Amino acid sequence: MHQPQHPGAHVRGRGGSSTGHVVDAVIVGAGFAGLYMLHCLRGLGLSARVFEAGGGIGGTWYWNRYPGARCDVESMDYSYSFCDELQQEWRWTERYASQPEILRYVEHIADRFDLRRDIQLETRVTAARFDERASRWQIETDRGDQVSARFCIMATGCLSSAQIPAFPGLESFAGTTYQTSHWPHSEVDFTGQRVGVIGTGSSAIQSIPIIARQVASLVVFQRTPNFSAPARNGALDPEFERRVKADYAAFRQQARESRVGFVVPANAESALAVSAEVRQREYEMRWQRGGLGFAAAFADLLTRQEANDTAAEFFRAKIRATVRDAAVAEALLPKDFPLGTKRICVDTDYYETFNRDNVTLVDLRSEPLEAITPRGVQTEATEYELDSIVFATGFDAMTGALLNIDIRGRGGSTLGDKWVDGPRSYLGIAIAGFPNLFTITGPGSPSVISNMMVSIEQHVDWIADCLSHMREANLYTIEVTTQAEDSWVAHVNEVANATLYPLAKSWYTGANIPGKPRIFMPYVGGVGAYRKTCDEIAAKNYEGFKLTG
Ligand code: N01
Repeated sequence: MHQPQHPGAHVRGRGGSSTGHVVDAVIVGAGFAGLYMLHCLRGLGLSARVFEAGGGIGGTWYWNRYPGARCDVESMDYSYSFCDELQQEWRWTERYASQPEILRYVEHIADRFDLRRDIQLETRVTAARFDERASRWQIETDRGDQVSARFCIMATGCLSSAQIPAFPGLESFAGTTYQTSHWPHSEVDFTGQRVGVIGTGSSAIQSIPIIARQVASLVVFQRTPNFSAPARNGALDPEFERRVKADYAAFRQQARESRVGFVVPANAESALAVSAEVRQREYEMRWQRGGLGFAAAFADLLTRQEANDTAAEFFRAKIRATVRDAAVAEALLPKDFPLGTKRICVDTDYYETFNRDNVTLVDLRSEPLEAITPRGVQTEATEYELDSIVFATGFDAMTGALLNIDIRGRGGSTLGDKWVDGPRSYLGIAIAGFPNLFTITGPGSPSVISNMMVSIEQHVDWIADCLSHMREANLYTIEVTTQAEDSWVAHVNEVANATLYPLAKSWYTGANIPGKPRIFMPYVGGVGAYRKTCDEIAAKNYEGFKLTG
């Protein structure tokens, strides 16, 4: 590997003629993935430049500042494990950390590890082109930067390309519009207002109870009801914190070997092998415990429809028992997809909110949304007059942020062309035809199915080990073979098709974006098993990759 060069140095790339800023690696994105990648590259003595579109670091946690934004993975799990001093010293205040607290953590990391000096904010990478002659990536930004890098590492996040559907009349609305994923940095005061929220995914489900307490009236526009479990958030139990910190290494190890990147009590039995009473007890125990982990109540909830139906029915009974108006309760019942095949939402008082006098649920299935008007939202049935509209309408997930960049690999071929029928990748880390380019938590890896922190650290460590190996073996490029990529894609599909996941029209499959190819994108084979596969591939001299000197 070449000696690290100063990020600002003007030198020639290997065998090429490109001049400009030269670094060993460009990292795109300064969220948890980009920050840890930078830290690891520094550890290897490599120079790196991080470009971040936001005005601050933190990725998801920088952008998603909507009321009630907090993580659905518990704080003791949703944190970096790479530094024991850090994990011992940092004190989370709640069972689930709020967005402001996570952002404080991110800022602390940047200062503690002196990361800021290599991060350029408010800079969007617009193009990354592989120069075959020089075997280097040429990266361009919307601020006019031109950087030559040996490695291009995409830390662009899975849910970073926000979408507002093209509602007719969108621009005509006379009131104020908000987007959960681009929330203003100053306080939004809805006091006395008539507010509408469009969407009922995780973001909406977290924000609706809080917005409802502020407003004169709230109208929730729901197209598809979701399954949501109570968070049962509260102050972090000091005894739990003490126990975890007493052996944090073991706690982390269990998470790494688990199915989803954090440990929940898993039941090896079939839901259909036990009595209705036993099932009820198991479900009730998990409901009372709160949070994610419901899908682990029985071994076959995600593989057998009849088993899943028992859990789904448990949720529906809870909704009926909570929501006083029977018609509203009925409209809130999720029936379109098996429980857990879209990420289960985690809420505080979501269903209870529909018992408030100032909250109205509009079921867009029975009265489709026709247009946004100057005064509000027009459905087939009526016009809802509003002062503000909150769009909680989701993301062009997993591929959106990558495809927004003009990425060109060998022969100038674009990633957009390559992925025209859906993403193809080896391990969700590397793409055939795109040498020395890595995607952290890319499509084809557990990513969004897991605790993102565990998956991010695993990918970053794997990439750092790979670069270290390349240096030791005096290798210059790494590129996955098409054959290895094909067989991984087939494996990802095979594993998904053995589950109920593909039955949901979810953002996991691209179904939320009109025209997006339908392909199940994350890898559902389990975080522990996936890690083992990645490690074995590395141990077999990077099987499936072609490495050249
Ligand atoms: O987005 P979503 P999100 N007309 O795509 C609706 C993570 N996350 O931001 O289901 C009307 O889930 C859409 O309806 P439908 C988490 O992984 C985590 O809420 O397509 N409605 C849906 O109701 C999560 O899964 C946390 O029929 C339209 C909503 O908008 C992921 O982010 C918190 C519409 C979009 O829901 C995404 O969550 C927040 C249209 N044309 C997010 N188009 C935590 O850690 C879309 N919708 C807790």
